[in-house]
Amino acid sequence: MESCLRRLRILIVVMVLGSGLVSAGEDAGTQTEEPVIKIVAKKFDYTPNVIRLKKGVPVVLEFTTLDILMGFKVPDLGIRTDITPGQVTRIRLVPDKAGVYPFLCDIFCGSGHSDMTGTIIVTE
Ligand SMILES: [Cu+2]
Repeated sequence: MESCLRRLRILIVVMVLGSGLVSAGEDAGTQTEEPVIKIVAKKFDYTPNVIRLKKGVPVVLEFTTLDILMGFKVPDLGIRTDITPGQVTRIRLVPDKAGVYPFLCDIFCGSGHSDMTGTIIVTE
């Protein structure tokens, strides 16, 4: 009886440790290993407003806004997103061509809206 209880206890410990390992594995699976570039929008700029990338190297662009709804559009790369207050917005990007690509806010946000621009520079 005593040894049976001990075996049960060991089994429980193994199960708890096992589930710990499994959940640690899941965490690792959901976290991206790709570099994350945080971009903060506010009236009327992006920080940073120059983003340097390597051709063929995946990155995650992570957007937040400090004030109101903003847009982020890179016409030459065919990407755009809303940047919504209180939310984190992510875009995965694998630049497939080297070059200089302007981006801009495409949601009217006030008097400085047309100056709300930046550049993505992709090098080989
Ligand atoms: Cu704007």
